[in-house]
Amino acid sequence: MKCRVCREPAVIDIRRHNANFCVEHFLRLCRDQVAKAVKDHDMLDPDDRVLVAVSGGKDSLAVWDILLELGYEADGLYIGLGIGEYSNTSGDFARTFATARGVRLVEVDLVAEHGFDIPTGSKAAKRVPCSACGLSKRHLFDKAALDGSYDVIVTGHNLDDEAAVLFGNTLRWQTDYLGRQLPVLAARKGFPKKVKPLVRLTEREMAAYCVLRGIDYIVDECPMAKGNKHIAYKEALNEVELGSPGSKHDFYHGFLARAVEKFAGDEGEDYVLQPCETCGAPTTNEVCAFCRLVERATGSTPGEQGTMSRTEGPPRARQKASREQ
Ligand code: Q46
Ligand code: ZN
Ligand code: ZN
Repeated sequence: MKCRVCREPAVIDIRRHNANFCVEHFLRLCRDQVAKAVKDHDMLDPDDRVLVAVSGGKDSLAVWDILLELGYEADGLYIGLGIGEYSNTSGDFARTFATARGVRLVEVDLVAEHGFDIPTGSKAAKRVPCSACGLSKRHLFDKAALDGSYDVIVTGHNLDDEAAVLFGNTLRWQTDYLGRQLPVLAARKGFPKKVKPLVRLTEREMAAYCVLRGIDYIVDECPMAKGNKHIAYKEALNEVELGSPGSKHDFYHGFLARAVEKFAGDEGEDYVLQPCETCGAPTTNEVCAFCRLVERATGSTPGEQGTMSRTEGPPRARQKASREQ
């Protein structure tokens, strides 16, 4: 097995490129694929202040590393979700990476700052863990980016993630989600710009990237992920990819090139956002979904944990389906 570029011994085969690569040329390929995604989709300007949402897993640490290698000014953001040993370990990997490179890691701790963790909070709020977790992360990413005056939030979603989400949205023809499934979400009032520079790279490539760059990351899946439909979608797409390399890339990038704009009117841009009366974040309701979650998870309004417990009452009437990004 020889490297396609230099003919030296290769360390990885990438079937969708029908090629093998040595360490040096594989790492270069990863950087080139990120640079191409950034350029094609107008993700970042060279002087942007970038905040990378870091979970301690391979994808987010790899994208942070690649952006630093490409010369971006990129800080990390780690959110402690309070998911037992998983959170403790993943936080340590994020901190170790930041310390080794002398870069800044912003940390937000859900328990210390908002009075609940994902396992107990989601139960109290009667939401599945990934739903409570996803909405908390989105809210806290937005807040951290705006508080820190960052230009853009980067997430580590890779090609497998995006193809699996696309598969799920297509299976149910969720045309509003399809209209919004872009690798770049532009900034809007109260929402920072969000980008996904790993959309041309797979999970397997990101694991290999971390190993070859000596980046330690949490290998275990989040214990709350069980039953998450995306795992089954990924497995289904992996089966297809096995027999037909490049299918995932064609599915997702073909969608971006030829289909997403057909759903552009379906993403519901006609809703009106107003400031959350508790925290000021933009929302379609009086109180944003995160503040409602905090209230249900802790029995108190945000900022009051442990002091003025509110009497439990029926949830506030929702004016419209929640539309926070
Ligand atoms: S951390 Fe949170 Fe994920 Fe765990 S609870 Fe679900 S969403 S699986 S990326
Ligand atoms: Zn080579
Ligand atoms: Zn709020």
